Amino acid sequence: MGVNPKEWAKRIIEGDIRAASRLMRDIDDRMPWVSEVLKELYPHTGRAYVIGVTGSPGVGKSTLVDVLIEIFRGKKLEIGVVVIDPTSPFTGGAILGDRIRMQRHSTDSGVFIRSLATRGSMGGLSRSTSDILRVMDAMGKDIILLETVGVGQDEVDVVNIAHTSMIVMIPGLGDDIQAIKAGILEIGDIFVINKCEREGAERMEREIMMMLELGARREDGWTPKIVKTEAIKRKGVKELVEVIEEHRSFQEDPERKKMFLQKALRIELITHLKDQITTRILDAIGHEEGLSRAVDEIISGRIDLYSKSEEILNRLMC
Ligand SMILES: Nc1nc2c(ncn2[C@@H]2O[C@H](COP(=O)(O)OP(=O)(O)OP(=O)(O)O)[C@@H](O)[C@H]2O)c(=O)[nH]1
Ligand SMILES: [Mg+2]
Repeated sequence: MGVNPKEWAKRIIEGDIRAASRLMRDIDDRMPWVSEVLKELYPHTGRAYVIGVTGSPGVGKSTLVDVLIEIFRGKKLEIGVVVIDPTSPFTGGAILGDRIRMQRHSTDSGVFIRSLATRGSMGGLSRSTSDILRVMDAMGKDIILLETVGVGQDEVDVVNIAHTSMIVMIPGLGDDIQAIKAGILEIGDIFVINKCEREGAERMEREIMMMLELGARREDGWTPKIVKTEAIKRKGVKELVEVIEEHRSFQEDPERKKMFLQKALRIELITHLKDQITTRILDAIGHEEGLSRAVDEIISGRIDLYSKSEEILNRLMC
């Protein structure tokens, strides 16, 4: 595409929504021109505060995000929202399905909402996500809310991008407690019990509290907080914002800030390298066709998997 990366970056920094949308779409498609613009944007980033909102499907993440947008807009903050959607395609400007909950904000120029599909078999979700967050950062968004479903590996990576990570749960879903056992204790800065009007909210709160007490002390010294909300009635969300702000002040300590950045950049750099290497390998062997040929060779017994993988890598290194 015949764009001047400097010009394009300038438009984005000035808040041009169309320029940003176009770049974001091409980030998802891994178009080559994208990295040139990202390089230009990089010096203009590092200011936005990213809040991760993670939880099982239907727990009320989008409803919470919608109310959070309202409260943050009341504080005159510019907001970005990234919804990582396991099903729908990258929607550009459109807000589909459950994002309808945030639709009332779509006419507000201070709110920029994008949904990012987890399509693509070679992973890379985390990379697209951090690139897209960076574009919103360069646009001048003060707060970026990042909604992701579940607590799979991709989401754990996403949690490393967020300055504050909220895990949203609801009473009555036994598997959420299992998920806590499976390791989200370490990654949640704030545990939100949404739909708290339901039976079992207090018990759930006690259970989480107990697990937090039993668990190892967090490396960074933060004591995770539990907040009960009823997002649909806006209940508890103001208190949630206060806790988010408390965690933010905690994170703003220069030493902690440095630690966070080191960890986040380390993960991002490795992800980026892996992604580039994968792309190069796939280019070198001829993508799907080449992959099928290599697999056929292994199946036919002409070569074993290990030698084939070495052979491909060696070819790449030459
Ligand atoms: N009873 C009750 N329902 C709620 C509450 N918060 C959200 N809901 C409802 O729960 C349903 C799911 O809400 P969403 O906000 O779409 O949940 P989500 O976690 O974003 O869902 P996915 O994005 O599909 O994973 C909707 O029907 C909401 O109206 C609440 O506090 N109480
Ligand atoms: Mg949602």
